[in-house]
Amino acid sequence: MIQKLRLEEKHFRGSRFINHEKDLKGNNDVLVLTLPDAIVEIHKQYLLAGSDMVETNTFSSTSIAQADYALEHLAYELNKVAAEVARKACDEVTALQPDKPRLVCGSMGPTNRTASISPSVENPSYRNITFDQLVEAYKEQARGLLDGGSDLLMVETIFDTLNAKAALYAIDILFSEEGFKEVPVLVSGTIVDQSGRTLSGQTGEAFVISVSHSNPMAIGLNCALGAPQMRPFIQNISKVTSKYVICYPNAGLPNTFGQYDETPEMMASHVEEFAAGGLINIVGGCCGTTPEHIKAIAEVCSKYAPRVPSEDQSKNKMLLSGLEPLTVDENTNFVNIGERCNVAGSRKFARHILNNEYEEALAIARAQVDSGAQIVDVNMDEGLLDGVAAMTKFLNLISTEPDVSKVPLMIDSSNFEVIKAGLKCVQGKCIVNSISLKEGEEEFLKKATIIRRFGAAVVVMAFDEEGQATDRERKLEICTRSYNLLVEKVGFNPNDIVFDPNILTICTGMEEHNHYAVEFIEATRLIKANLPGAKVSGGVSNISFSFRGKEIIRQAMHSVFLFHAIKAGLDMGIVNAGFLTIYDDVPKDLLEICENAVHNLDPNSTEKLLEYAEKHGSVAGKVSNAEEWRLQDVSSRLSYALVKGITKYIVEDTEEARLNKESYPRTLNVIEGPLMDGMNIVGQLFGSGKMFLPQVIKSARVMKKAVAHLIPFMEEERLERLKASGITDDGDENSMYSGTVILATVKGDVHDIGKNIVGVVLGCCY
Ligand code: THG
Repeated sequence: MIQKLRLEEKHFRGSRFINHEKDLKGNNDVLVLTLPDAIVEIHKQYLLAGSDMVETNTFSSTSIAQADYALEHLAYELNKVAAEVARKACDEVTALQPDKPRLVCGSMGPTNRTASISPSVENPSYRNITFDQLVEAYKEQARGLLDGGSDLLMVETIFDTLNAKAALYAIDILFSEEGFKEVPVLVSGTIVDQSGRTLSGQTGEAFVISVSHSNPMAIGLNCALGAPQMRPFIQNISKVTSKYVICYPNAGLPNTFGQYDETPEMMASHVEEFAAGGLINIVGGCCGTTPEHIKAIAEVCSKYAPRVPSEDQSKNKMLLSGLEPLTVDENTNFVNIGERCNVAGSRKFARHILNNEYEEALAIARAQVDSGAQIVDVNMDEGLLDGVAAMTKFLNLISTEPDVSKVPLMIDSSNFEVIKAGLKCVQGKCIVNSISLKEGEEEFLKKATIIRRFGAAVVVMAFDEEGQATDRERKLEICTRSYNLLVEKVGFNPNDIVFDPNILTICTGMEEHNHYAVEFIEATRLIKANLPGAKVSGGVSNISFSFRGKEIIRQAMHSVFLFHAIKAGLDMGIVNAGFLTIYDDVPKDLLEICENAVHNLDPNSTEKLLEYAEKHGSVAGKVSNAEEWRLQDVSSRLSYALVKGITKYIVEDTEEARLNKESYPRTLNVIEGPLMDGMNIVGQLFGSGKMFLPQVIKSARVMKKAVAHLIPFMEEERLERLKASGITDDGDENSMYSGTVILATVKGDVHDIGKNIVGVVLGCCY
């Protein structure tokens, strides 16, 4: 509408900026100062066309965006006056029709900088804007908008969720600390292409999870696409949010001249489908939508009832996000948190960080996710390091690596300044590790309030003013006290609280340490029974610190400990992803010693474990009979390779099976027979908690390799059959074979082990 006025430089400057150092043409926001009546008029045209609310002309009125025009010092004034201008238009139109109040919606755009993406190709951890700078700029903008009389605030056209989180953080501070009267907040992202992701790479669901802590009145999408292209994404957001859904698309996609030429009728008919489908609560128009478009939209949409919001997922689930969502609830299998990006937990990682080899350090994060870590723990607590700088640099680097940043992060530090630095780098919803009552309630509440404002979940250690809890009663007592404080005083969602009742080292030679594992397991059971919604986690590798270097022993201990802790309710654990042994694979004699050690049933466990280590060597994987399985028949070998995740012989074994036409007349029979038998064992082990996701992923890789070897032969057989039968097209039987495999896998036992394996199997078949 402003473009239609065909304004010149002199109109933008008005009398006030006649000598301004920079050209102002194109700075539409300055018009509220230099041509306010024109803006009032535009607002009124939309309101008279049927709008309930209009946005202030402040999309770029932050000091950050206005710096392009050297008007950053006017940010507050621009926002205040723009809100007053919109207020005037709204009040005039409301006076004409008092039963339909018109509302001023304070627009807060994304700025022209992005906190999650590096503008420099050479330096991916570089940023040209920080979270703190964004918070300051957004505070100033929101103050102006509220002082000018906005009825709502809208954080809009979000292409980087971290920018939006800074805006929401700023708004929260104004409401909770600066005495501003609370107004509803609307949050609207923008999805730029058919990938369904924001520019900074988040899926719609991950985006919703990342902003939901601000308790917005509505969440939705605007700009970038026209209504038809937006439909699947709006549908997705509508499905996952319990908030109202807002949607204001462009008037179609721009033509080659950058103009929007979807007519009001066309756009209204597209939007009508959203309303008819019950997908939206608030609708409007972004680029290219004139008052005529709004009129047509208002008319068609008035026929339909607004959407009924979906059920609130966060009531009974922990919702986390990286670029992708992660949900944790009672039905989720154990969640692996990768422990290796920890300067105190991995010599290799520490060396890379201390030598400033961040790319190599990043490779450690990638390797963990590849081997099944669903969350990555990052810890930079080391005397020689500037923790704030190291955390910032590493997390900034992670954000540029989708293979890692697809998962949520766990920010691990005993220094709260380092935790805050980490929170300022992450667009997803992460977990803070950790806080405790160690320094009293006041400190605890202060930190928890900040964490909540950032929208993160939190690990709480069973530690208080008296020290670290070692027995189950004290663990429960401290966790209960922490739970009540977090829920009642800070307003934490119980599902966002993760208790860590301290996994302490057993078999240290001190008798009083030997009950630590049992106490943890029993405390887990008590926490799960008494503190509804709360999750339980722990640092699993701690348990075996006294067997450092003796990997067989450590892995066996972890496997036995996890088996029982998970049964008691352990939801997640910090582990060396990819190095977990299958419970059933622990040699029987070692298993018995570990069972006794974990349950504190034998005072001589420590000696027995040491003896075992001595006798069997300390390196993982028994060398002597490691290749014994090669002597078995081919179907046993295939099963073995699948369960253990060994790819080394899979092609030759698969080929051997394929050539055995007596047992497997058709190539497909190899998949349906021995390969699926192996996958079924994987399914059963996974379902009963004896195998973990990282191992299942290894199995899936083996399966994929085997299937890939067979596909060309299946295709060949298909063509032969076609030739023999004289049929020219069988509707691509092979894709049906894949379907059959998937169906077979989804049936029976494997079905019960949840969506993870189904996803894995889907991945391996295609
Ligand atoms: N609770 C919570 N957070 C935690 C812990 C916890 N964070 C840190 C730690 N404990 C969990 N992480 C690790 C990481 C590595 C190891 C143990 C725990 C480990 N590392 C080998 C070692 O020290 O022997 C390193 C060997 C190597 O250099 O490769 O065992 O309990 N909330």
